[in-house]
Amino acid sequence: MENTNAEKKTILSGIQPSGTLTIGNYLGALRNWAKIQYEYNCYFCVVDLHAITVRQVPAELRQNSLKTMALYLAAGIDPRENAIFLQSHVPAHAQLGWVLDCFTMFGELSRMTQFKDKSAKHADNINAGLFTYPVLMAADILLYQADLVPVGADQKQHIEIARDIAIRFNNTYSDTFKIPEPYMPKIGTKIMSLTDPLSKMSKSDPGDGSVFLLDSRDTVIRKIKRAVTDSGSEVRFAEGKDGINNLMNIYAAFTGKTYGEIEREFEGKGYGDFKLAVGEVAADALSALQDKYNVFLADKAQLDAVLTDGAERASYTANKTLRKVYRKVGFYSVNK
Ligand code: ATP
Ligand code: LTN
Repeated sequence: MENTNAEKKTILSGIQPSGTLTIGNYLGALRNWAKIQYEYNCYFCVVDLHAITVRQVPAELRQNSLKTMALYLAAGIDPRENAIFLQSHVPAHAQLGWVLDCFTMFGELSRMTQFKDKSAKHADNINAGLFTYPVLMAADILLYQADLVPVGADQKQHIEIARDIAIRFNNTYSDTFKIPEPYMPKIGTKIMSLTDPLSKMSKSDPGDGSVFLLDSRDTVIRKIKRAVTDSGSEVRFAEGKDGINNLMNIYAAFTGKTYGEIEREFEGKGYGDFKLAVGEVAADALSALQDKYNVFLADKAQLDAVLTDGAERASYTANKTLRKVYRKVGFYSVNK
C-alpha cells in the first residue's frame, strides 16, 4: 500500500548542469531516484548555483539546465509526484547557504576531497564558491528536512559535513534540522573513467573517459571498446584489474547480473567479446532514454510548467525552514 504524504520520508538530491550527464550520474544517482520516487516525498533539483563554481559559458549553462531537466523526466522522474526544480529559482538555498557559512569551519572545508581535486583541475580559478560548495549543498539538503540523500559514493564526505553543520546548529539553538543520511546503490555507486580507471567518471571531463547519456550508439561502443584494461584476458573481478572491474560494475548495473554470473558468461572468451557486450547493453539502455529525452526537450512549454510548479512546491517547504532559522539566529522580523 502507498504511504500517505505525511508518513513518507523526505528525499532531496541534485545534479550540476555542468555538461551532459554521464552513465556515472545515471547509475550512481538518477536511476535510483526513479526507483524510489513513489516511496518518498522527493525534491529533485538541478543545482545551477553549484555549477558556476567552475566557469561556465552562459548560453551553455542555460541549455544544460534544460537538458538536465529533460533527462530527469526521461529517466522516469514523475513531476506530478515530485518537485523538480532549478536551484536558482528558490532563493532560500543561497539565503540559508550564507547563514550556514557562519556555522562551518575553515578547517573542515579544507579537508574536502572534491575541493582538493577541483582546485587542482582549475588552478587558475580557485574561487571562494568552490571552497564553500559543501555549505550550499548542506543548505540544499537541510532546507527540506531531508531524511535521505541518494548520491554516488563520491558525495559521502559532503553529506557528513552537512550532518556536522546541522548538529552544530541544532546544539547552538534547539532542534531545527533533521540529520540526513546518505543513500547509495550497491552497484554503480562509483563508475570510473574509461581512460583512467583510478579516477571517477565525470561529466566535465572532455575526452573518451566518460560515456555521456546523449552519446550515439557507435560512440558508446567505440569508447567502451577502447577502455583501458590490463594485459590479461580473463574476465574476473580482482584486485589490480581496475579497468575490468569498472566494466564489470557497469555491466552488472545495466543487466542486474552478479559478478559471478558475468564471470561464467565470459569464461573462455577474451576482453574483446566482453567489451562489446558492455558497449551493447549500455547503448541499448541509452537509446531508450534518448528517445524519451528528445520528446521532453522539444516541449519547452511543458518543461517550463514543470519548473514553475516545482519551484513553487520547493519554495513552500524551503521558506518554512528558512523562517525558522532566521528566527533562531535572531533576525528581526516586522509583525504583519
Ligand atoms: P562534474 O564533472 O561537473 O563535477 P559530476 O559528473 O561529478 O560533475 P555531479 O553533478 O557532481 O556530477 O554529481 C551528480 C550525482 O551523480 C551525484 O549524486 C554523484 O554522486 C553522482 N555521480 C557523479 N559521478 C559519478 C560516478 N562516476 N559514479 C557514480 N555516481 C556518480
Ligand atoms: N555536490 C553534488 C551535487 C549536489 C547535491 C546537492 C547532491 C549539490 N547539492 C544536494 C545531493 C544533494 C555533486 O557534486 N555531485
